[in-house]
Amino acid sequence: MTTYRLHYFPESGNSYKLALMLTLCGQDFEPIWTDFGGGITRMASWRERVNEMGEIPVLEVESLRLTQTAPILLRLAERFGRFSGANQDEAFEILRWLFWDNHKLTGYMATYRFLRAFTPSPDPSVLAFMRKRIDDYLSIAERHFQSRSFVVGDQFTVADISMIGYLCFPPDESGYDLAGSHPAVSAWIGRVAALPGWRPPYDLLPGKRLQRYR
Ligand SMILES: N[C@@H](CCC(=O)N[C@@H](CS)C(=O)NCC(=O)O)C(=O)O
Repeated sequence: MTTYRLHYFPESGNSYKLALMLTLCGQDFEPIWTDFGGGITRMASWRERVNEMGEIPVLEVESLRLTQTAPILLRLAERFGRFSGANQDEAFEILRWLFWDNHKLTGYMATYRFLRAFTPSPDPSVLAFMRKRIDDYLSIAERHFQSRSFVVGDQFTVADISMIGYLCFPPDESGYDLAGSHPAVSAWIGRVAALPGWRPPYDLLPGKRLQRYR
C-alpha cells in the first residue's frame, strides 16, 4: 500500500487541497505538522532537505517528495482515475482554472487572509489593494457559478479542489462572508461540502494553530 506523508500547517489552504484530495480518494495520509509560524520554511537547512521553494505543503509519496499543489492534484487524479475531467477539452479547462487559481484566487486570498488574521499589524493600504483584487476574482467566480454546478463540465474535478481551498475557512479569518456576498459561490461550496467524505480544513489538518490577531 502506498504511504502518503503530508507536511502541513492547519491554516494552510494549500495543504487542505491535498488533504481533501487524498480523503475524497479514500486514501489515508500521515499528517506532519510543520512549524510555519516559527519560520522553519525560511531556514536554509529545511529548504535543502525538504523543499527548495521554501513552501508548504510537501507531499511525500514513498521516496518521492512532491511540491506545488496543482501538478500534485493532477498526478493524484491520474493515479486514482478520479476528478480529472471527462475528455481532453475538460482537461484543458481544468489546467486553465488551476493556473488562474494559483495566480489569482488562491494567490491573493491566501496572502490577504494570512496578513489580515495572522499578523499583528498589517499595512491597511496593502490590505485594501489585495481586497480590491480578490473582489474582482470572486465576482468572476460568482458569474461562473451562476450557470454551472462545478468549475469544469458538470462534475467535480481537481479544479474545484484547488479553487475551494481557501474558501472553506471561517469568514472571520478571510473577511469574506460568502453566503451573504456571493450566493452562487456559496452554493457551489455547499455542493462540494455535500460530497461523500468531505471534511472541513481544521478537521483534516489538526494541531497547534498560528496566533490569531482577530
Ligand atoms: N503554488 C504553491 C503555493 C504554496 C504556498 O505558497 N504555500 C504557503 C503556505 S500555505 C507558503 O509556504 N508560503 C511561504 C512563502 O510564500 O514564503 C502550491 O500550490 O503549493
